[in-house]
Amino acid sequence: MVVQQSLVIIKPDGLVKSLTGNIITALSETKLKIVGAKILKVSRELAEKHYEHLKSKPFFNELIDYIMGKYHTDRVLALVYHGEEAINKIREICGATNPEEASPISIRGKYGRINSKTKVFENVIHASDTEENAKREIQLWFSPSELTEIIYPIKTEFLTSPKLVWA
Ligand code: IDP
Ligand code: MG
Repeated sequence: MVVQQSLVIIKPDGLVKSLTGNIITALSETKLKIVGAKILKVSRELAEKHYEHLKSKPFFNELIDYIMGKYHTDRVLALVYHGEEAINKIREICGATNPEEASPISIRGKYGRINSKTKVFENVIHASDTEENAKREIQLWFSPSELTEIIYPIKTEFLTSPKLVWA
């Protein structure tokens, strides 16, 4: 048994369909620990980096529109799960990428659909598929200070850039 991390994103359709509770409850079966969570608007830059492996696909532009919220709502909930065999445990509960092929008791099988106009698989959830991708994705979506555990090596940088504070 190997301790892993996984980036989970409840996609805009998951939020609009009010599935946050159902999805977190389903994932709690894994007994994994949530070590990071935030709601955010996905920038084009983040979306394109996240899905860079699909750049050559005919549905790429629609996929970017989808994750940026063009068809549902312009926010997602990002979570980092940590624990033994996190990647496969979570992918199993999510189900196959194509919601029509996913097990009917999986999250994607229950709640996903194929958008008949864009052809994008609106499958309500993202979950990392390998340790390498989990690391890349978590480091793309979260800074170390947003996580409750030090899951990857960190370093201190002294920056002087402006930041927002409470007035
Ligand atoms: P995954 O989300 O199961 O890891 P990926 O191949 O990484 O699958 O694809 C990322 C996302 O792109 C999918 O979750 C789905 O929303 C969309 N997608 C992937 N393959 C297709 C396809 O063949 N047609 C339409 N949408 C797709
Ligand atoms: Mg993937």
